[in-house]
Amino acid sequence: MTIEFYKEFGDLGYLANYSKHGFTKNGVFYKTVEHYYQSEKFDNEEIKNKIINADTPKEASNIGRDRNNIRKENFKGIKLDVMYDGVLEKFRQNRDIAYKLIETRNSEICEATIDEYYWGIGKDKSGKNNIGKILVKVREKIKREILENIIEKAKECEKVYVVGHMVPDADSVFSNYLLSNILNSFDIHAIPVIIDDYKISSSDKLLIEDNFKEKVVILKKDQLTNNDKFILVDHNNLGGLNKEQVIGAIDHHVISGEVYDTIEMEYASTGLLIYDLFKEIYKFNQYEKLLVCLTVLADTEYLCSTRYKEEDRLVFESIGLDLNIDEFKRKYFVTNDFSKGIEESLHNSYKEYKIEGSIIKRYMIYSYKRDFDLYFEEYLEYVRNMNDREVLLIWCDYEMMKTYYYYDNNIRELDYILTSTNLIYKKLKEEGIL
Ligand SMILES: [Mn+2]
Repeated sequence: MTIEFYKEFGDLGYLANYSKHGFTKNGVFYKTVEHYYQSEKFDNEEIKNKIINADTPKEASNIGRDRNNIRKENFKGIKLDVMYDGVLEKFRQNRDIAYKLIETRNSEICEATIDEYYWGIGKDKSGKNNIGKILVKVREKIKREILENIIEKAKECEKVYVVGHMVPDADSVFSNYLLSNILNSFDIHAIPVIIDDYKISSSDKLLIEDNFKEKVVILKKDQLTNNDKFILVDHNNLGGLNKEQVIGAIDHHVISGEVYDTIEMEYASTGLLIYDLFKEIYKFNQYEKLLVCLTVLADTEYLCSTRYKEEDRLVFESIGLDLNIDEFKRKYFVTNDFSKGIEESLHNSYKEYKIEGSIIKRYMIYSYKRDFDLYFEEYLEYVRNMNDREVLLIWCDYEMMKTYYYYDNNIRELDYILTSTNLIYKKLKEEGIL
């Protein structure tokens, strides 16, 4: 995928050098990357200060481009490095946009200017696009730095617990284990755990029992102290833990802003994201590779969900396991057991999300058409009677390949399977419901 941005406005405006994201470098505050870049052209303090104090990036640019001002002799030779340093500091010192940049995953980034062939792609798209290339480089660097932060902090701990979300599914349980193994290989004492009031998701229960050979450590919540440190996987909401206890998070949902050092990208599963992040520096064995693949299967309803995107397929196939997906699906894909009653069904699928300051309490039901016809109205009524504006019910019918979602008295229907709360959140926003 390619992201094209133009100027400092709109959703992608944060990528532009004119965007108002200031930073400090060598004791000087620069209002924008443009201020920094233009001022670095000169040794003359007076001109430098004029640029730094310019009110707008445009003004800074005008002074910097004025050929009457004499530039550093070697500037041409270092200008790419200067630009890189400025863009890197901008994202380093503005964490909200660093998260946004990481969210672009592996997309190419282009500055779609029509008259700039060195920094942008130019009118006929033949330009060098150096700004786009720098942004991609900065994205990789920032991602690495966040991971290094988490690893450094973990190294300082006597031990660190790796924990998934409150209704642990295959992705949570397997990712806990995978990340712990990786951390252990860096001489960190990491222990994958489940907290005792968590209840394993019934939909993945058999898949976990059959394929996961490890003993799960159960941690008693009332015995935890503030000295116990955690890394979250498959969720980045604190969920009752103190901020000081959580040193980082790796998640495939959406940034909640609660944990400072978070790597978050829309991936098919957390397991796949962990694989992609560490595959260059950690050698996954066959069993670990199988677990990665199973997180993908479980979180995409055996590759049926639109959450499984082309980018995911490429990573998934690069793992190189020859799995009989249909057989896994036949064995482990279960729709809701409606005989257990509404309360249990809903509880089993419960997950809480914090997205852009909103809380989403999500329930998820999988069914075939027969059960949809029998139970949908009843469940809808039940959820409606909770009288809770934050409740989101997602219902997938795997026979008709339809998704229904209910939020704040609105019901919508999709002609495909969509299970990602993040993507449904985006739809609710587009529809003006949120
Ligand atoms: Mn997951």
